[in-house]
Amino acid sequence: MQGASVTHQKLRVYKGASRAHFTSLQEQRALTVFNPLKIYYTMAPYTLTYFAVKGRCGALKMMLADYGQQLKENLVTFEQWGQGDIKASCLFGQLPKFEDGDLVLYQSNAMLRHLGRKHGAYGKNDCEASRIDMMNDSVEDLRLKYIKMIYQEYETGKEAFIKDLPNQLKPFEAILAKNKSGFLVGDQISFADYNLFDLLLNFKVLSSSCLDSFPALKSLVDKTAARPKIKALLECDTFKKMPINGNGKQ
Ligand code: GTS
Repeated sequence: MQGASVTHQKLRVYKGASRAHFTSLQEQRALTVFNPLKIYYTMAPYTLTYFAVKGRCGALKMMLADYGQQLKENLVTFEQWGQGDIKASCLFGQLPKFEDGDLVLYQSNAMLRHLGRKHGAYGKNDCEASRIDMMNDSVEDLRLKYIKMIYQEYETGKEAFIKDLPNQLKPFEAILAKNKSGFLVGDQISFADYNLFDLLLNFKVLSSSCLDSFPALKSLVDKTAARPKIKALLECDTFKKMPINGNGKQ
């Protein structure tokens, strides 16, 4: 396993026997001002263990970059994976694995939800949160179709996938076009937008003109890619060189 590690500051607040973790600057400021409890600072990075592919972790990396959070990455080679020990140690026998202090998560969408909840990308109320869940589930449905094509039927199914892509994109276009903010839900970016953005980047690699008749989708891609910290991530060599998929197809 290789590792490139940078840490971010984590704030811990202890109140009697109960303990809570706060990491966003907003939360830190609020607590510093309003909370007279004893405060301890420790270094505890977010850690991602995954293969050296963008795969299911592009959106997560973009969210963390956008929120100015650091990520320690443990890259697992396919050879190491083949030995079986790492697989056996994973809750559901698969990567990615994400660690936030003591919290260990598997399932990429659970990770997005966790980060959305922590960093203000999960809507302003319960109804928005539920609608964001619905959007993200639909992004996942489309991602699964993409993954199936890439891993199981690239040679025979790629052209058909591209041909059908407008039908798949149409509902997302309508949703974005209807919402004045240009995001899927409400007036601010949510984890579902980052997830859709990441998938659309893959589609543009598959078929560079696929968004030509989808102005709202194109606008989401352009404005998300232009967010300064996301732009920096997209332009960084390590990220750029990382293959999209584990079998080299894209
Ligand atoms: N639902 C899981 C998630 O969203 O995290 C799927 C995870 C998954 O399919 N992991 C693949 C894996 O571990 C790698 S990748 O498809 O995400 O690149 N494959 C190895 C194995 O032995 O299953």
